Amino acid sequence: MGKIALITGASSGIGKATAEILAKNSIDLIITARRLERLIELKDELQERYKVKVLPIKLDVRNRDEVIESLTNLPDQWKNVDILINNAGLSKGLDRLQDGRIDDWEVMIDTNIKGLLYVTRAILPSMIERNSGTIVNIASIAGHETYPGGNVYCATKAAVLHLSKALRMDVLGTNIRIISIDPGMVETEFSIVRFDGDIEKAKKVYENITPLTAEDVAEAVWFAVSRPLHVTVEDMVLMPTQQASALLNVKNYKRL
Ligand code: NDP
Ligand code: 8X3
Repeated sequence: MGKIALITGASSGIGKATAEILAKNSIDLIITARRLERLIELKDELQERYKVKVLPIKLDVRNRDEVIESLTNLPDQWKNVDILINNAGLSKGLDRLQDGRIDDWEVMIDTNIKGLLYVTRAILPSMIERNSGTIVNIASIAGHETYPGGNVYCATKAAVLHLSKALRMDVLGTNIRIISIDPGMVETEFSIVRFDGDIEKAKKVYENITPLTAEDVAEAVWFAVSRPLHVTVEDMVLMPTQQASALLNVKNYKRL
């Protein structure tokens, strides 16, 4: 039997590019996100191009009951997930904390932290039973550093880094690998979502700089996942060459 990967947030950006690279490497895929029509398009594309099996599932990772119900009752042929990619995530707004929109905080915390926990809780016990599995958490440079207005988003990604460390301890003694991939600036729909659909504002983020592409990150995911099983890439920070920290890049760099 071939390997099975489950990807959250596969309808766009890093999740979608990761689906493609895994499919190219003959891994069958459970692709999840809220926008089912995009998942169905991706399924058709990947099945046609790479001859893998693809199961699209409409899933909002914030919905605890929905996550547990759909992921603990996967059809028999899909229930042994070998690779879990916890990628679904977002940033909403760039307001100072004192001006912050509390609804945005809830969305980020519910998606980036609680969603990742619900999905992991649903999938990990079966990996432990089989004494085999790989979990990749997509964190961010924002988990290592913060920046003005980054407050809650950065805190959620710091939480993801800590959850990866904690999980490594909790599964110690099994053959389960916990990998964290922490990118800097990647041009995806991330900034469109952060700025509430303001495409012009989002475009400016990636002007006059060469950001990472979703495919760059997917390649890092594949590198980590495809190491021999006794090797865990614990934490990979992947930055655009033109960015030196969360705050500093070629657009705002001035010599002192
Ligand atoms: P995109 O906006 O392009 O993709 C985000 C994905 O997450 C979409 O597929 C979206 O699907 C999914 N998603 C969002 N909310 C939910 C939800 N409640 N339930 C299920 N799926 C959800 O952004 P990226 O590809 O850039 O983001 C992917 C991950 O990478 C995120 O965790 C992000 O924090 C992280 N990251 C991004 C960086 C960047 O600069 N772009 C840098 C570092 C990390 P749908 O809307 O269909 O549900
Ligand atoms: C996304 C990268 O620097 O915009 O996680 O927070 S950043």
